[in-house]
Amino acid sequence: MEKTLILVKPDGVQRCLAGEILARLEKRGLKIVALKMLRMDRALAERHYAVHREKPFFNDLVNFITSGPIIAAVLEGEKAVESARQSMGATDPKKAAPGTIRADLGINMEHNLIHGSDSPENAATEIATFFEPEEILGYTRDIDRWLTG
Ligand code: IDP
Ligand code: MG
Repeated sequence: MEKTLILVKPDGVQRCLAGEILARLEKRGLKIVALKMLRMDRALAERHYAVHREKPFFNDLVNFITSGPIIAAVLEGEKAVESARQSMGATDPKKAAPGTIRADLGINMEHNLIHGSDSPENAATEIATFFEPEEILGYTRDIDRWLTG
């Protein structure tokens, strides 16, 4: 089973779309195994987006992601990274495939509602940035037996 990190960005929380966004991912079989609401500070934002440090949009990106509360989640499932990226759609909502979160609900490149890890390796690093190991809760065997009868 693979894990990925999802962030519902400040526009998603502000527009009351957090439940819808998480629901779309859950319905694809991705299980929430960790969840928290927080407001990122600049240090955390700069660390999370370190690969974009030299990009012209870096400052705007950090300003936006720190502008209000976000929801961070760890999702678990088969090919979780790729599944979540598929459901998110392309970075630019105008170019994202219809039916994806960003195409259906996103406004523009900056206000595109959701972050998702882009590789299992980056997912591991990003998960560790937002969650302590003990905050990631698996499902017990008993619960799995109960769910599957
Ligand atoms: P991703 O979120 O689809 O993985 P990245 O290339 O990792 O896209 O970029 C991180 C975030 O930076 C994007 O989600 C988007 O909000 C923002 N971003 C990316 N490219 C641009 C741009 O050209 N102009 C403004 N913002 C951008
Ligand atoms: Mg990215």
